[in-house]
Amino acid sequence: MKTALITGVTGQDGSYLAELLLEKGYTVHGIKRRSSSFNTQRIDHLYIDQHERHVNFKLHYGDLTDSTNLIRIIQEVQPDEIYNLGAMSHVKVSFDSPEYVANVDGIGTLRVLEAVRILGLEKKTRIYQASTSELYGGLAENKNEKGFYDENSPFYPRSPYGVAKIYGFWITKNYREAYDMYACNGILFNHESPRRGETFVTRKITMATAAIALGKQDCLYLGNLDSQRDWGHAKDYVEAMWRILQQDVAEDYVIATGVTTYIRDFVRMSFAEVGLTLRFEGEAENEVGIVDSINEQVFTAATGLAVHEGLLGKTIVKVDPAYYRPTEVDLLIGDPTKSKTQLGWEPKYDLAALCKEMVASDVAIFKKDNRI
Ligand code: NDP
Ligand code: GDR
Repeated sequence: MKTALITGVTGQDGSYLAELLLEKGYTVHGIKRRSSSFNTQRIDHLYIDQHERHVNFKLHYGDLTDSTNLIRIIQEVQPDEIYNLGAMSHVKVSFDSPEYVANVDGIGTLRVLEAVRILGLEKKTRIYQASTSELYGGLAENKNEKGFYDENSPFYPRSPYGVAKIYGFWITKNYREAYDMYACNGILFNHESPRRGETFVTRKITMATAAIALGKQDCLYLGNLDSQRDWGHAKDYVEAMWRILQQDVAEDYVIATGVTTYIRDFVRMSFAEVGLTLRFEGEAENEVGIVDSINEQVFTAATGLAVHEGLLGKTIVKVDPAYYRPTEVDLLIGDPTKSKTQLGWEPKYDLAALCKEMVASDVAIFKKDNRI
């Protein structure tokens, strides 16, 4: 049976990928960062104390900024497949710590590739690099004739995160060409889930939907409501990662749904899950979302509560320019034709199903934890 090593195993994608590979019979090793508080909530259900019985899921302390650590772990694990998912993955935060992002997301990728080469594992170990639709930067003129970004569309990153990831993309491709390594980029468009980090926009919205419906929060403050994203479900996307490493020839693939949605419309979808219809008024930083009508039956079914007083007509969404980015990616939409035809990849979730799952999960979390 195969052995896989996942960097970023404690993240959204790392947790779903670890589940998928364990289901397939892999032995899975993951690299987690030392942290002063627990950072393994997403994978705790997979962990078995190795003193109790043989385990096929093992964690190693490490960091993508530490070459010697990576070399030692890879030497110990001798992986058939490495999934390099570790990254400082927040685009807005990358403007605050650009050098760190370059080190982790850019040079970190080089460190993984070099470790494999130094250890002479080029012919054994296949490498997946978590590349991103942020490479395209959303420039309208760079779309293909069908109006999508595909594997041949030019890159124009718009953030320190995107610039660091473009290094990761090219160094992966270069090592494939220079050393004949099986190293591939998955150019993944946005993908979300109930395990999505709480400061990414979809999760921020579904958490606020739950909190506002349960009377624990007054208002949701967001940045740019006019950007558009091609959102899929992380579970579908980790399946694509695995498929990318199972091909005869190493290539790069776009993974996307081919459908794009305004942030504002995702806000509408999310609140509709708890029976609230929103009306948006005003423009730019003065735009607000007001509760226009309430479906009491849906509200009660979703929350287990009666509608609280004052909700109808209340302003529950406001724009706060603090969330604007110095340079924004306005629109992303990917062309998954190559991954569908060559990988046989087909997403099981659409955005409606994804949104439903996320809101239901956040309502359950808020009710259970009684958290604010
Ligand atoms: P998350 O932010 O949820 O997870 C990132 C992971 O990287 C976490 O495990 C984190 O550890 C780890 N990490 C951060 N810094 C370091 C470091 N210095 N050394 C080692 N590990 C580190 O991201 P996702 O799961 O959403 O994304 C996975 C990958 O895919 C990332 O590389 C991301 O940039 C990329 N990507 C994501 C897309 C998306 O829409 N989700 C789309 C396209 C690409 P900790 O838990 O300790 O913070
Ligand atoms: P993104 O995801 O930048 O596309 O990167 P994010 O959810 O952070 O933003 C999507 C869009 O929503 C707008 N937005 C807000 N975003 C956040 N986080 N918070 C807000 O309050 C808010 N209001 C509006 C943003 O301006 C943006 O246009 C994600 C990450 O997972 C990357 O790691 C990955 O590479 C890309 O997706 C593909």
